[in-house]
Amino acid sequence: MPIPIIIDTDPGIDDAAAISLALHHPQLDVQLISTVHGNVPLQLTTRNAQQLIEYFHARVPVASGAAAPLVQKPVHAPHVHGESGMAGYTFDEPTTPLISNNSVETMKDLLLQSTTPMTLVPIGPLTNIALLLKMYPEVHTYIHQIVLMGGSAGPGNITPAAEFNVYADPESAHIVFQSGLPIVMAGLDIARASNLPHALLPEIKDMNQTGHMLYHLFQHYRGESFLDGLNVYDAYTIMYLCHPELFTVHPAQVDVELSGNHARGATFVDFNVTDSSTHILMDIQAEDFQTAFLEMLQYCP
Ligand SMILES: [Ca+2]
Repeated sequence: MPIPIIIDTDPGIDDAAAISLALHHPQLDVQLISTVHGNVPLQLTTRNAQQLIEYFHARVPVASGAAAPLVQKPVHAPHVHGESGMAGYTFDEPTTPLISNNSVETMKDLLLQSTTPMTLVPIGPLTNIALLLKMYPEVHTYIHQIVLMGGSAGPGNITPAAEFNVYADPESAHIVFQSGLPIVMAGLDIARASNLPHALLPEIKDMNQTGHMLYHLFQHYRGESFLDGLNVYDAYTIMYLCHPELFTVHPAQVDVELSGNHARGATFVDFNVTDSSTHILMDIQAEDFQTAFLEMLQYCP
């Protein structure tokens, strides 16, 4: 049985890679794409998600969610993804309407209707997920786990202390990490353990239509340590779901710094626990990551 998942996303070039892989992998069943503010404003992340779904002729509904964080003003990253959020490839304008403009309610409905608990895959700021858990606590038992991209046990990227997705809405991240739900955190630690070397990009380009599209997006992507290779952050969540055996995983307690002069949005990761509902992806062999990425891309058109 494929794993039923909901992707909550702010496309975003690495989001585009994660969504492309997830839509076509036989072990995954993507039931909803929910959009959130993040890399670029909500209007653009939503349009980008719709464009991707239509590009693949995928029958997956798209719903838009929160346009802003719970407390602070929105933070965007056009310097990483381009002003549109998916610079480098020209997609058709989307024609399929959104299934709703309240993705929190759509997620709730989908979860409560599901016969097996679902996996949430948030790969943007956690505003929608925090709202879902606070507004509809009855969904808890319908959530198998949350596999999220965000946070860091070490240094940050948007600031020396904070990773972008958590920094973009620290209060929401705090709510999610305090929820008690099983959480797998794919943060900067795992993204720094491996990357897509530039030498691999021609192979990706020539593999198929999806590889061709991603190649052109990657030309405009300025993830961390771009000189060494591409850090395709969001793709680690999808790879973990399909290949958990490749990852070194540690239990930890995660708290989010909500105040402080310099460290707002930092994740405080305490490994000094014997057991926890939260686990951190800490390591993957660089070769295993590259092999698995190519293998997953082969399922794409
Ligand atoms: Ca993202």
